Amino acid sequence: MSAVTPHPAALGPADFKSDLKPVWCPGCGDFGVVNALAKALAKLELRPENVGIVSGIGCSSRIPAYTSAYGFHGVHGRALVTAAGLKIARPDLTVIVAGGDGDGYSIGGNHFLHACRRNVDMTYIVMDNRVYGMTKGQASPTTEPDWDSKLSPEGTGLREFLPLTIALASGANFIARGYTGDPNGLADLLVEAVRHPGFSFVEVLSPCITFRPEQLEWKKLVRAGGFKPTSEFARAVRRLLRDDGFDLGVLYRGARPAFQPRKAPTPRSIEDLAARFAL
Ligand SMILES: Cc1ncc(C[n+]2csc(CCOP(=O)(O)OP(=O)(O)O)c2C)c(N)n1
Ligand code: SF4
Repeated sequence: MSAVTPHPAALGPADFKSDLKPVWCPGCGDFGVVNALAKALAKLELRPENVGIVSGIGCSSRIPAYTSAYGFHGVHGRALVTAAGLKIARPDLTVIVAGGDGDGYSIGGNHFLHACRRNVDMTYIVMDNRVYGMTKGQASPTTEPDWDSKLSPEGTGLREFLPLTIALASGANFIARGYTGDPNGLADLLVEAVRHPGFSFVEVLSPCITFRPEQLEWKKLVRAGGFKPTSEFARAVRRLLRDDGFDLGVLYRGARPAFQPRKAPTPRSIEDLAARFAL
């Protein structure tokens, strides 16, 4: 009699959490993101060993350690390229990238543009608190120009970076905005993002309770379902022209085919390999 492979039992959100207790400040928005991510992975009926979560550096970038999936806590601003390499080498894995606005839009800004353009099949979650939390409250690219703080008295005066607009212009194939105070809504967005082929970008409003306690007011400002999903690029552009940063939901679902690495035939000998590099 041939062996029967037992159908693996369905996993719940708790199975996607690790035993580590997050060191985030009590009330940090990032707790909601790890909860939503665990719910999403369970809804997707994945298993921890089939998921790779890559991050940069920052409070938000600690997230892989709080999940039971494979994790890579890498270098500041360089998570996307690591994740792209992982997905290309292991296309069977579901690859998630996570980090903060400083990590992704400042030091990692160039990589963000090219990840959108390259369209490798993975999901990028940015926990945007409009500040550098880990390094104690410097202004980030998404900080409001008039945010008055000890480190930027009277504000930086610099206009904000517009993540969704930049992602759309650069070629991201799925663009959404979520809020950590709505873990169920966020989990649903993450499920859609992971299922959508190509590069999916989910910007998450995630308050930094310590350096930006005023962000607790976001719960009164966000509008669930404020975005109506479209597959029309021009319509998405027009929608962003009247974006105040608090509409939630899927903005754009593109149809670009995901990046496929070209497969070179395996070299038959060392001479064959050398010949390919000959000028
Ligand atoms: C190459 C390099 N430059 C600077 C730093 C210092 N650094 C660590 S985290 C961080 C910013 C984190 O901000 P963000 O990505 O917004 O995450 P948050 O802590 O707010 O979640 C910086 C500048 C570093 N670790 N490496
Ligand atoms: S400093 Fe801000 S971002 Fe970092 S853990 Fe505390 S509340 Fe969260």
